[in-house]
Amino acid sequence: MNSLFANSELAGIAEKVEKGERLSREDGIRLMKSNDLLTIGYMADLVRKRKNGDYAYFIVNRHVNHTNICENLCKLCAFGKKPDDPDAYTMTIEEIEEKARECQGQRISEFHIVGGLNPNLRLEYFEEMLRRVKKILPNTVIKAFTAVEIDYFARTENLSVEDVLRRLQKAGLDSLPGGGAEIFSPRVRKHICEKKISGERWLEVHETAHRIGMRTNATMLYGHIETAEERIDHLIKLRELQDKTGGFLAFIGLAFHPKNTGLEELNLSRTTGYDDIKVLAVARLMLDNFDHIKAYWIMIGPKLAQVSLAFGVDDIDGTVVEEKITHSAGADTGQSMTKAELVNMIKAAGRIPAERDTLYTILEEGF
Ligand code: V47
Repeated sequence: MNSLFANSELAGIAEKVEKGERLSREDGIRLMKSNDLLTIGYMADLVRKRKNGDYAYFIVNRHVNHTNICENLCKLCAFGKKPDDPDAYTMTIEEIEEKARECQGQRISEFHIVGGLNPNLRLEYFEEMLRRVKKILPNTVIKAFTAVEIDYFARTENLSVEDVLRRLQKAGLDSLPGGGAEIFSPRVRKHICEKKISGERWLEVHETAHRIGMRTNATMLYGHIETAEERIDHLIKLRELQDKTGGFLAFIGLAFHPKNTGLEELNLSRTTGYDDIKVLAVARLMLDNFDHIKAYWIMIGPKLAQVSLAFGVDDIDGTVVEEKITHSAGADTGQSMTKAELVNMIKAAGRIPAERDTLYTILEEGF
């Protein structure tokens, strides 16, 4: 590796990265505990460039959160509400259709739908929702329902995960988003999302989706009570499933926002820029079998998302339009970005802006 790093505590890791060797759990922990952000970034950028050249991706998408009523009410989440809460809501299919219709004038690639675990909604509601959105936006990918929701549908309908996914697929579901993974460690889950499905179950749902031909995303929620070891174990579990199925498209780091959550009493501060960048760069290095690492600008802000393009990231997500989950928890970012703003950010980072679809096919480049 570059002689600049000969005396770095990370020299051994740098040598492996240069040779394209897989990093071990111990390497990952060393990286996650290191503050040598420039060396980590240099290595992550090398891997990023090998995989994606000079392209940096974005997508024209729209998020919709159809209900905030949730049976789990995880401590980490400020979005979920009890049914009798004055702020509880459930959208009608017609209201969701209206959101889809608003996108008809644009070339929108992805419609992203996620919500709470609402006991009043049956599988037929979701099938109808998918059919109607698909009718309005026939050329748009529908990426909807986290593994947590899919498991909930299976349990409430007494069906297998595969049967639920096949029914939803038939109605128009193309892909699953990466939410709900949080941190797989049972110790952490017990504190931050006690009622949520286990990490194993989350992985099982994604494995099933991959088996029936759906591509999905993976996330990690960091910046609460997790340790460096727990972060790396989470990434390794994702890497193992990717070795098996190859079905993950991208990894997204999700920065924890504590405001209005059940974890507020811990007086956690918001994640720091240093940690946000480190998580993305270390993910780039550990997830050697993932093609894409995405910075979600909603959570870390557009400026840091742009800087992360020099630290292993090749995708800054999209236009979004409306975002409720992070904004309920105190996010101070906007909720939407224009295509021109995304292109500008990428160009100013010296990379080629590439508008992509869900499968990372380039629809337009350069600009
Ligand atoms: O599932 C919940 C997390 C996720 C908080 O797949 C919180 O392309 C921070 O998964 N602070 C939703 N995070 C977001 C998500 C996502 C976003 C963008 C793209 C994709 C994709 C997926 O946000 C939830 C949960 O893991 N979350 N509460 C909070 N207080």
